[in-house]
Amino acid sequence: MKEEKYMQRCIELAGNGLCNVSPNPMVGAVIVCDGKIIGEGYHIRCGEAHAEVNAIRSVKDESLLERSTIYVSLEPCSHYGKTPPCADLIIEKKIPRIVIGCQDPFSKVAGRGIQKLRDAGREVIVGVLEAECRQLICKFITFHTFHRPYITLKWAESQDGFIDLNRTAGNPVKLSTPLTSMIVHKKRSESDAIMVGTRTALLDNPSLTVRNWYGKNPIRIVLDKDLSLPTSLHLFDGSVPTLIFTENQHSPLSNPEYIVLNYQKDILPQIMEELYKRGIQSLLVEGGSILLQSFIDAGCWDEAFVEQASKELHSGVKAPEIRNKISYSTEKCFGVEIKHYSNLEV
Ligand code: AOF
Ligand code: ZN
Repeated sequence: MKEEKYMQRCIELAGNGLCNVSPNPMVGAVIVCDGKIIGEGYHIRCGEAHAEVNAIRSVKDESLLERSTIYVSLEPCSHYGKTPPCADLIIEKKIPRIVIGCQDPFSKVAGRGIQKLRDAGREVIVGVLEAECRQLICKFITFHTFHRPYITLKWAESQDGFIDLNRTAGNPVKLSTPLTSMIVHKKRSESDAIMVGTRTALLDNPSLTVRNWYGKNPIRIVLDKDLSLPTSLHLFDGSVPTLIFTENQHSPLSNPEYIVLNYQKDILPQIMEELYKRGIQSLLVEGGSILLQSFIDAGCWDEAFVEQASKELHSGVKAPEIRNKISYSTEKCFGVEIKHYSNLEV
């Protein structure tokens, strides 16, 4: 029980790194001696000290380390990246016992940190609150395990299951509330990239930026097979790095940047490969229905966030349909029904 309690604290600490550690994972560490926490730390920013280093630095009486346990939500690293291996530091400081939440999926670590500690004669326990520790870094795990970004699908639908009216111009139907739109903008700020299809880009003329929340703008990604989108759209305003997936090279510009796909073949795997190559760990897909459904049908998604409005539209563009999922839950958020689907096994 106490192992779980300290690991829970590691998870809590790790969360402080949310906006600054990417592309690294959020990690927290706690050092316990004689039943008391004597040190705590978390990975604050990519390129800077890891959680274990900060926890060790925070201990006032270093001599206590020799009879302490270090709890860490992720396996201590064993490689030289931007910083030296944490496993070496733990060995050097003679910490005898290490309790780990989950193994690091990063190929340069992947169990080597655990092995290094065991080879040095330390007691190593792995898998305390494992599911929670994996959930905390699910984007990092998905990226390194499946070599594609973690994919969140997002849409708002009417009570009777439509996402829009059948229209060729005019303003989009407003189904979200100002409060739920804050949640969506928070999701944008936590994503490396955001994607829409051609019809959505054309009819909604979205900016795809973070406005109703604090944080960085994700890279914008648009599908435009035939290069039919007018450059007057907000997406082409140059304010945010933008990628256009197309069948034909358009120009050698770097923003927007055109990426050619082979449309004779399935384009989703090609897109995933390109995003992986670029180190994009998370992707938010905001529509339209055809694009969302193609991710669903390919089983290429991890999470869906669906806002169900009380309004009825009676006709229009059918909302996507999720038939297979691993879990499903609903919540009332500011009076609006939110449906959460998960396709992820943690
Ligand atoms: C840890 N503790 O707090 C974190 C770890 O370039 P570097 O040196 O920052 O290394 C990045 C890699 O280290 C990252 O991909 C992941 O495998 C691991 N992150 N490891 O022991 C930490 N953030
Ligand atoms: Zn490390």
